[in-house]
Order: sequence, then C-alpha cells, then structure tokens
Amino acid sequence: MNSLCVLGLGYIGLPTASIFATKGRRVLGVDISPAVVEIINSGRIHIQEPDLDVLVRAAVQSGNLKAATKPLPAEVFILAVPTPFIVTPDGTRTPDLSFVEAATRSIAPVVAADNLIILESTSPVGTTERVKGWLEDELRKLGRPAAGLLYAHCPERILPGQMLKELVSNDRICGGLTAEASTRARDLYATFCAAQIFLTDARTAELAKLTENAFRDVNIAFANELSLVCDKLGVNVWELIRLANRHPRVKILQPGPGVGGHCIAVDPWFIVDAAPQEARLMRMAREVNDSKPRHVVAQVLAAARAGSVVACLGLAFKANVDDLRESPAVEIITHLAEAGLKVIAVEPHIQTLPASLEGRVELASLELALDRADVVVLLVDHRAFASLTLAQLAGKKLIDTRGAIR
Ligand code: SAJ
Repeated sequence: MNSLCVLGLGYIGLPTASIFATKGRRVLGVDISPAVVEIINSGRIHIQEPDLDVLVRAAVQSGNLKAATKPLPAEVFILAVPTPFIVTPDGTRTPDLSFVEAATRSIAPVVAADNLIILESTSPVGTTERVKGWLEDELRKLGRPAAGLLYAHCPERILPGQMLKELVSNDRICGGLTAEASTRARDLYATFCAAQIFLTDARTAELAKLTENAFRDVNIAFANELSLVCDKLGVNVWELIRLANRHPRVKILQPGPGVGGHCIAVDPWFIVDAAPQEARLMRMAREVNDSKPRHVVAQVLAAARAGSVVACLGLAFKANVDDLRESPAVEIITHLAEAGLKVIAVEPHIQTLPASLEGRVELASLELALDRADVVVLLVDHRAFASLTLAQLAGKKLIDTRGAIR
C-alpha cells in the first residue's frame, strides 16, 4: 500500500497527507481550490496549526507529497472533506453530504479493483454505505467495474491546536464495510499511529465519532447551564466548579461564551437528526450551548452605556488557534456592533478581520484596545491574554466569559 490520494486538504486532510508522505508513502493531495493546491506545492500552508508548516514543507521537499485539483490512480483514497449541516426553514439541522458525494464521484475514473476507500470525514451513520453506493453508481455510468473495492470509516480525532501530536498518539478506530477493509485500514494507519487501532464495523465507527463529540458537548452544556444558574444566584461559577471538582468522581468542564468550531457544534446534530425522539438530551445540550452567546451579549449591553467603547478579547473559536469558524466570539461581536456599540476586537492570531466584521469593528492591539475601552469582554483565553491582571482593568467594567483573569 504505497500510493495514496487524499481528497480535501483542510485541517484533517493536510496533516494526514503530509504525515503519510514523510513516512515514505507517495501521496497526491487533492483540493478543489487551485489557490490551496498552489500554496501546498510551494511548501507553504493556508491554515494555522502549530508545526504543520514544518511537516508540510518536509513532505513537499521529500518529493512524496504533491497537490492537484483532480485525483489520480492510487491504492488508497482518503476522503477528508467537510460535512456541515443545512438548516431547513423549520429550523431542523440535516447533514450536508454534498462534499462527500462530489469527492466520491470524482474518484470513479481512477479507482481500480483492490483499492481501499476510506472516509475520514465525521459523518452520519450509514455514510460509508452511501459512499459505496455513489461510487458504484458513478462507475456504472462510466461503464467501469465496481468489484473488489474495499470501504472503511476511520474517523479523525485530533484536537485543533495539538493535531500533530494527537495524530500519532491518539487511539484510532477503523470500521470497514467488511473485515478485510478494517484490517487493511489498520495496517495503513499503523504507518504513523503509535497508539492502539481498534477494528469494528463502519456504522459503529461512524456513531463512535459522533458520540465522542456529543459527549463533550453535553458536558460543556452542563458547565454553561451552571454559569447561568450561578449568575442568577450570585455565585462565582469558577470557584464553584473548582470546589465541586475536588469530589473524586466529579469533573465539570469550563463554561464559556458558547461552543464553536466545526465539530462539537455540528456533530451532535447528526445524531439528533437520525434519532430525534431518542436524542433529547443531546438536542437540549446543543440548545443550551447555542444560547450562551446571547446571554453574553445581554451582559455586555447591561454593562455598557450609550457611546461606550467595548474591547472584545479574542475572535477565535477557542484558545491559541486562528480558526474563526462557528466562533461564538464572532457571533457576540457581531451583535454588539449591531447594537450600536463601538467595538474594538483584539485577536493576535489574525492580521485582517473576517469580511463579516470588516467596516463594523476595529482590529487593534491589546494595549490600544485596553487604553480606549470602557468595557472589556474576554471571549477567548488565548495565552497572549494570560498576563492580564485586574489591576490593568481598574475603572473598566469586565465581563470574563472564560474565568481567565484572576
Ligand atoms: N469549550 C468550552 N469549555 C470546555 C471545553 C471546550 O466552552 O471546557 C469550547 C471551546 O472553547 C470551543 C468548543 O468548546 O469553542 C470546542 O472545543 P474543544 O477543544 O472541546 O474541541 P474541538 O472542537 O477543537 O475538537 C473536538 C475534539 N473532540 C473531543 O474532544 C471529543 C477533537 O478530539 C476532535 O477531533 C474534533 O472535535 C473533531 O474534529 O471532531
């Protein structure tokens, strides 16, 4: 199993393609964006993740990683494209598998018997079977044989911010449509995975990945709900959690301004969509976490006066990353600007504001923002804000959504 074709060169596909390449596999990375392809072929990266630049440069310089906009024949195809959801007019969230379907159909002209097709994208239960169906349909249209292809779901589990470490050290799950597909996938990931690789069927692997993120979402929702209870009762939620966590079987997570990113705020909906009557707690957790930004906006509006300058510290969806996707901080800042407040955003991980905030919000350094602010809202506990002290904020109103300022 030497040659691989990785479809989707984003947060999952790029590190995966690169690590295989540095382990001696010939890898073609495929992305529909010619700009992304050009950047990667020049040994650079289009996303921020610690040490990813070094890995990609090494992979490209070794000659083993090349990028292109179209797939070529390979022994293994890895699908690592986005699986967002669509919000229907009645508010229901349904999975959008159009990227997976398009990527699957795109490999039909180049697949051959004995190829292994791996779905890495986080997907609703049954998607690996659908990948097989789409590919067989496309092969039929092209008059090509569909026999002898192997299919598996091998979900990624890496944490943004420490992806390269977790790529190697996290256990993996390989769920094939057949036992042979599972073992072939395991042998492949053993190339770089130093942890245990567990074999199962595709549907269990699909649900396992969704379950992991839903579990975290429910636990964060518990912390977020506690923060609302504490606000109402005049109790310091951070102290409360610190004390409750001294119980040997209690491990409460941290409240925040809401849950962002492309994973935890999305994946539980795939379970709710598939089992709406049963997944009541998971739906409620999503609703609690989704409502938290509105609570923060109300707190800021209560603290501000007409003409107040509000410094919002952090735009990313969590600490020490540049990723603004589904960021509660962006949602909060958008509402504050809409409410007519003068908002200064501080985000050390970006150089320019996202288009949605351009012209409505000012991007400034921490020093400048603190100098001008009447109200300071800490939205992301970036390391860059760790040295902030209450003394520096004297005379200003503080809303610390992460309990980061001591
Ligand atoms: N958050 C809190 N309180 C906490 C922990 C997190 O408010 O105590 C917030 C964060 O600020 C952020 C969101 O939750 O907005 C999600 O952050 P995260 O660090 O919990 O997770 P992600 O989305 O960066 O990565 C998750 C991980 N899943 C689990 O930990 C179960 C990762 O392992 C997955 O690979 C990733 O989703 C994915 O790609 O699915």
